[in-house]
Amino acid sequence: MRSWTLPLLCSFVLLGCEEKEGSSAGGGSSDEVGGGDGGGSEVKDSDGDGLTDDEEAALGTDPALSDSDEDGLSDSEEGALGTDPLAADSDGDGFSDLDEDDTDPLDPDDKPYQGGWNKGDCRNDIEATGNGVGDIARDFEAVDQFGDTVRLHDFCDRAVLVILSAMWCGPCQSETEDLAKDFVELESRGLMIIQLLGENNGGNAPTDGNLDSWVNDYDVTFPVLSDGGWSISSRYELDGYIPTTSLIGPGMEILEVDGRVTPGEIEAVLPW
Ligand SMILES: [Ca+2]
Ligand SMILES: [Ca+2]
Ligand SMILES: [Ca+2]
Ligand SMILES: [Ca+2]
Repeated sequence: MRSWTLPLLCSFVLLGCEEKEGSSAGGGSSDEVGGGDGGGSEVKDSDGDGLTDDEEAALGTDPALSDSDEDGLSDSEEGALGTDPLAADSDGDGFSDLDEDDTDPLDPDDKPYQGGWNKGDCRNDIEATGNGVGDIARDFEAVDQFGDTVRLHDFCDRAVLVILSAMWCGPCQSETEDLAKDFVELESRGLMIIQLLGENNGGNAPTDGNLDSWVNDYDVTFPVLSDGGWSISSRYELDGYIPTTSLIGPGMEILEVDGRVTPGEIEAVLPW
C-alpha cells in the first residue's frame, strides 16, 4: 500500500518531495519518493555525488557521472580538496590527485616517491638546531636510485638510520646486505634507512647507473643517495672510517652520530 500512496502524495504536495530525497533523511526509499512524475529539476542530483545538476552545470562537470575526470575522487570530494574535478592530475606532476594522499595535489614540486616511501605530515614543521647528539637534525636532500630528490625531513615521523658508505668499501657492502634484509620488517614499525654513497669504485661521485647496480646487488629497498664529495656525510663529523651509522629519532632528534648503532638501540626508538 505505501508504495502506491506515497508517489501520489508527492505529486500533490509539490514542494519538498525532491528535497526529502536529497537530504537522506532516512525513512522511505527513493523509489517511493522519486518514482512519480519527476517534478522540478532544480535540486536534482542525477549521479548522486552530492552536487546538484545545476551546480555541476556551473562547474562544467558531468551531471551524469559522479567522478567526471575518473581519477577515483568524486566531483564533490574534489570540491572539498580544492583539486580540479576535470583533471585527474591537478598539478601536472605525473601523479593523480588520488595518489597524492601523502603529498600536496596542488603543488607540482611535492609528489610521491617512486620508491613508495611515505612522507610525514610534519616534514615542513621541523625546526632544525644542528648535527650533534641532542640536536634536531638539519635537513638534507640528494638524488636517489629512482632519480627523485629525497629529503631527510620527509621521514620526520619515523626513526631514521643514516649510513655513510662508499661502493669500494667491503664492510659497507656486507652491512648494506644485512640492513636490506632487516629493513623489510622494520619499515612497517617506523624505521627509515637512508644510505649516502660518497664514492663509486673509482673514487668518484656515484652515477645513476652506480646507484642502480648497488641496489640490485644487495636487494636494497630503502633510499640510496649519491653524496659526491661527501658534501652531506661530512656534516656528521665523519672521522675517516666507514660505514658509519647515525640514529635519528621521530621528530628528527639526533640520538647517535658517528658510531655503530646496535639493533637494540634501533628497537628502542621505533615509533610503531
Ligand atoms: Ca551530481
Ligand atoms: Ca574526480
Ligand atoms: Ca598530481
Ligand atoms: Ca603534487
